[in-house]
Amino acid sequence: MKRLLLLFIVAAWLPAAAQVSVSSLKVNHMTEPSGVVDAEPVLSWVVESPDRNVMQQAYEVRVYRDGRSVWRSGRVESDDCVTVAYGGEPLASGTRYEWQVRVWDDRGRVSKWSERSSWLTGMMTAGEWQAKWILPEEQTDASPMLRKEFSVSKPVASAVAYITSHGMYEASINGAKVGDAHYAPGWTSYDKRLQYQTYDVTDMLQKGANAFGLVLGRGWYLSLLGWSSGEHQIYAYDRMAALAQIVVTYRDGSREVIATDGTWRSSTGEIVHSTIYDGETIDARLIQHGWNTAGFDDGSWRGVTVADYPMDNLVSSDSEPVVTHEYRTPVEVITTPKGEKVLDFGQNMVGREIFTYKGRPGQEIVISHAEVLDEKGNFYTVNLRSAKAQSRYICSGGEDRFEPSFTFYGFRYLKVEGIEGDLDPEDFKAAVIFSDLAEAGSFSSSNEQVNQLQSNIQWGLRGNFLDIPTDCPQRDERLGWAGDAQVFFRTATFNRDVQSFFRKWLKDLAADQHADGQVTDIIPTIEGLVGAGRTGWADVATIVPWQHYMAYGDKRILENQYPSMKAWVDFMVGQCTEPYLWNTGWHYGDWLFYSVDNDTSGVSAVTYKPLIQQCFFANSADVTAKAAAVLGLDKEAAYYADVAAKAREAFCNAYLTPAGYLVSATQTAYVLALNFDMLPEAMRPVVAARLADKVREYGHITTGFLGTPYISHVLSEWGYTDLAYMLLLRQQYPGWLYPVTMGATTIWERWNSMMPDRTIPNNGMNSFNHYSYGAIGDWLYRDAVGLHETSAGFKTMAVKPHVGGGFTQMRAEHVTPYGRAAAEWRDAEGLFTLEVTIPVNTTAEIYVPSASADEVMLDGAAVAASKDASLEGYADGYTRVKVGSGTYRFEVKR
Ligand code: RAM
Repeated sequence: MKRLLLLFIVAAWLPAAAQVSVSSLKVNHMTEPSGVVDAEPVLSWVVESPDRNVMQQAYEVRVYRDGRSVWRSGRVESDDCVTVAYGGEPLASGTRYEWQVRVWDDRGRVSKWSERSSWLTGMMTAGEWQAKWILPEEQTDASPMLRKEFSVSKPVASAVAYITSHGMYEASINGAKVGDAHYAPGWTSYDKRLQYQTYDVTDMLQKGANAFGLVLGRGWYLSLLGWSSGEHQIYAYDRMAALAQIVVTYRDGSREVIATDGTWRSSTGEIVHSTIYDGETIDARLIQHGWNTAGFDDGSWRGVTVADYPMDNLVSSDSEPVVTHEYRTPVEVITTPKGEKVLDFGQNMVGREIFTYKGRPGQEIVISHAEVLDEKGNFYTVNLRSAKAQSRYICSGGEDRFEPSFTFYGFRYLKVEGIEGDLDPEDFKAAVIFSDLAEAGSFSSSNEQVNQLQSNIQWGLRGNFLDIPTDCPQRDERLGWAGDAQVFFRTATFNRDVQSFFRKWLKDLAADQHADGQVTDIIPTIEGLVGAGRTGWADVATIVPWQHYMAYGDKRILENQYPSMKAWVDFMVGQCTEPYLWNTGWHYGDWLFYSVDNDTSGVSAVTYKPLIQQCFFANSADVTAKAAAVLGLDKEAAYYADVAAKAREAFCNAYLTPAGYLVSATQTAYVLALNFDMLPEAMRPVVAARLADKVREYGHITTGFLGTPYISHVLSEWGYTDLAYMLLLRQQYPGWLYPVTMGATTIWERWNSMMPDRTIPNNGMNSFNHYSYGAIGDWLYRDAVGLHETSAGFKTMAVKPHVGGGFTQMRAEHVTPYGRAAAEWRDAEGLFTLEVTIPVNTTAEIYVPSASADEVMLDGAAVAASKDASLEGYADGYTRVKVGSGTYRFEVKR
């Protein structure tokens, strides 16, 4: 009996304890980051509970260093679980801090202490570098190898390595690679911000002799970049160089630093040539086996030169490294009509191949990369322009494994030359490489072609989020085009966690911004290659910080970027020739809009550039005002709000007719005017109707880069959901599904990158992996399924589906800062259902499509009767219900 009672008590207690729990601990919004140098890193976590309407009431954080407590927050009454600043004793360099958290919910329940998570600090002060920049005594085209032996005689408590380079590096200790990053130190505005990485290498050291090795490649720092490449040596120094130190802390408390200095040795090995655009040459006969292990005879190696390169531009890297995410295998071996031996991986992707082969000594195998085959089925590389994009492998005679280290390719097909006889697909794999961004969402529906479009959008993201957001990954470009990033940002946030990725890139934006406030066209910029201050491109400086804040809810992004935001708006104000009318400068405009050759009937969708400028100008002033308000800068908020109002007024005076036409009667003009609130209230529906007319008149989309992100959103917002679906589902050029019908596996740069007969217009600018038009992804989540934030960081959100397009089902999931949210609607004969899952500590407005509130059911009863949800009203075809966390399935009988 006693035992039974005990069992009963335990059983009753167990589920109760599990009802609220804490997971997903992050520091600076990353999981267990290394190199954190903030005095007050930001801690965040996710609260979970199977129950409905749960809020966090309070939290308690504990932080430890070597098991000793360095901060106890005590119980803090707060629902913040996203931006909690560390508040303990000052943080030491190169130190691992462990932490955990527990929370109380609004029912007084307390969670268990979370599992411990940790972060590793970087160098907390600048003066800690003992290392000197070193370069090999002699530098050729080949990748330098640098080595140093050191010995460890006492038990080690911890060892932390700090490494950076001019060019790229791969580091190793005792023969094993340090970390799993590729292309470190990443791409930044090197002269102003050169990142170093921090690694915990405690477990890599061994008692006795150790070896520290570094291999360098030209990378972004020293490859020629830009389409007119050859002229663009971009940074101050023209030699590959390294800077590294390992700080070893022994258990007895003593320290030792192994640093790059004049005692290092240098040589070269198998990487005989490597650049970003042209690819890599590896001669396996030149491998120096064991060069990065202790005891290797480096007698034939040379010394190094110590260089006086600057150190004041060094910053700790604070975004995710670039890593291999998966390996793919060929789906087909093809012999083309020209007789080329080609492997098809079935997916246009970015990364590099891994090739294992036993050839003759000296046998050279050349692997070329292409995104598409031409209309005859031959290997097509014209669109790579001057980029050779080739791996050249020279066999040792033994079993060789080749994989480039310092280059990457955009490809679906490999052409292999130098192998006699048939290709064995088993010899080839493809590594898919991009920044280590966690998945943050999914979208799926009853329409398979739209699902393929979503897949293409996600692959466009994978291919172009390689340390910086690039326009394309394959040709002699691969640059951080500002407009493209601006256009795609919100779509990116729905699909991957790009919070730190963009925080980093925006710092480079500010670093490269001209003194007069102009923002460069590409970031990191390349002086002399591009300009600055282009409408829609430069506005990345205001749009992305604001959207970032809305997506992630951490106002530090606004603190960081506010001076840059202001500077850009102030520049535009200063350029106005008439009060608040900005119409000067050269601009890209609505890039790649619908245009027709020999256009005698004027159907090309040309939007007057100053009209576009005025919209982006007003919007930038508007979001800068909002940012100022969030930061508590009320006077500045009022000033920029006034600038925005005056810019809107100037817009209407200059470009709007009394009948609701715009001087450019294009889809893009109407879309921008509506999306950026340029119009007086009464004019909006009139202009929306003009837009609808333009969409019907063409029967297809005509927008370029600047109109595309918003057109569907504006249509569904103004009651033209049918037209938004018409645009989405159109299978002919121009439209999103046209490439899908052509077998595309990524988003194309142009609506017609390939013609229906599979010919490829050789127009000098034609990428098959350009994410910009993938901006429709935002609409799929935000409007079609309808899941979106209504306040910063999804603290409050809404689900407002736009049903149509013949879809019977649609589902979106998104990992918000508070945890996973999901919404799925099903439109079946006689029954419409909407199921939502809302994270703990948030609330949501659910808009259930219905003829009246009476027909909406929840949990088998009228929604009005629910104790978990509150009915808020009915308008415009939706019953509005407010809910807290949990899962709710609404039913509407038809
Ligand atoms: C192209 C780029 C990019 C675009 C610029 C204006 O070269 O690929 O997509 O932003 O031009």
